[in-house]
Amino acid sequence: MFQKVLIANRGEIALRILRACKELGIATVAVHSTADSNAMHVRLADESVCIGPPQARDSYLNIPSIMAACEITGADAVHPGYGFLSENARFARILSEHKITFIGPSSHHIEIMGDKITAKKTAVELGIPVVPGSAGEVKTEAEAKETAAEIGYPVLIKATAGGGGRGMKVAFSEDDVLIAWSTARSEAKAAFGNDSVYMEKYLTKPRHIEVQVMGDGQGNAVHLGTRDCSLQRRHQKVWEEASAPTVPKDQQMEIGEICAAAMRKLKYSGAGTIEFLYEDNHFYFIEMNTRLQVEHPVTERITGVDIVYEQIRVASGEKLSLEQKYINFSGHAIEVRINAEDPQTFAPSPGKIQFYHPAGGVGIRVDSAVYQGYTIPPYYDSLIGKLIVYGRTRPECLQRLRRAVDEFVVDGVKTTLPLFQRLIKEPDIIAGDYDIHWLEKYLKADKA
Ligand code: MV4
Repeated sequence: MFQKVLIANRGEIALRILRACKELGIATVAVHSTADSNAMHVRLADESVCIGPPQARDSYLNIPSIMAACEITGADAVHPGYGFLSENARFARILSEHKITFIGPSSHHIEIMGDKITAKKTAVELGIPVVPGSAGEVKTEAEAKETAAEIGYPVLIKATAGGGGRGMKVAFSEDDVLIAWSTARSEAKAAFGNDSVYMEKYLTKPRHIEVQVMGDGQGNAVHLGTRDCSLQRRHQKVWEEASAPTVPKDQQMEIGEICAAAMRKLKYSGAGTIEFLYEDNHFYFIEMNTRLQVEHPVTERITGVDIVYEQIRVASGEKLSLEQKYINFSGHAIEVRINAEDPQTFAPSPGKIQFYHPAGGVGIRVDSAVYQGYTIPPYYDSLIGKLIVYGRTRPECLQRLRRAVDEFVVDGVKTTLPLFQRLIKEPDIIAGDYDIHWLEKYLKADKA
């Protein structure tokens, strides 16, 4: 096992990782920017190192600074959390060249999944169902027209180096396919320095359902069920559930087993999330994320698995302590993201938290790194905390969520809590009947 883990992140996820390290008896190193000197992760870690000025590119994304912090403290492993350097294959490679363990998959697996065409090809080879689309890159105007005609309109053009929704263009007919294709290419070039694009059938009303997987790099892998993350705005998830409501249990286990089998074949190591669109009762692979995700606690709650603890164990060379047949799925969990944002416009609302009272009681977990008197800096994402609620059934979970949202107080900054107060009353939400467009339509109708 590791002696000392450096946590290359901040906020609630840095705390989440610190806690797992404590339970494993591992010493911790926090790194922080000058804007985060008073942050909770710095206070709770055994040691801390300032790695640069506030801007993330100069601190949390600054590989030489983080390598120096490893050297100074003698850390033998780095946990990257989510965001920042968590899916940076070069960072994973540099660490391994310095005999420091990256707590995550191999740089090879990060690279494969980072290139969306290679990811999709890999998925096909592994027997995972994918969205119908081009075999690879769509390189010419002629190819764009032919491929779209084969797939059938509407089609979606995506950046090979993209992901997370950036640089996508829809074409509804042959009249717009060339414009969509060339716009997608130039936007991809500008955003990623790579103009490669591919094409897919555009699914018009899917749900976003993902499968959590874990492997040990030795051919053992399990799935931890599904999460529905359809409630999102501008590709920012606001509400996540495990298991995905309305998907039959046997179909959930079937797609889960397909994913687990795929990860066994890949000899995947660590935590991963396989993203699907779900429409008309079918799962279609779109991407794989090779990191711990924000919404992992809902999966932890319904399975009893400590995903971060398991990540650290397998990174240190131990076998997965989990076996599929002993993983039970029970009850329902919902996470809502409490952001320091205007609940109507979603404009960031950094500032000082004057009063803070998190919800508690039966079925409640709050993952947060704020405290009363803490000033939320303007430089990073606006997540104040995650409210994770459990119930034996989805209705029980919703009832507790309603109660917990009422109880939660954050004064001094605007938060998304009032949005959740409204959402919990919506018949579609109560019924679990929503797709990836539901929230944006709801917010738009609100303005009109
Ligand atoms: C799609 C799609 C419809 N059809 N692919 C957006 C983020 C990226 N991960 C993939 N995305 C989408 N891919 C096909 N073939 C619709 C989206 C999409 C979306 C997906 C998941 C969650 C929210 C979304 C919001 C808009 C579009």
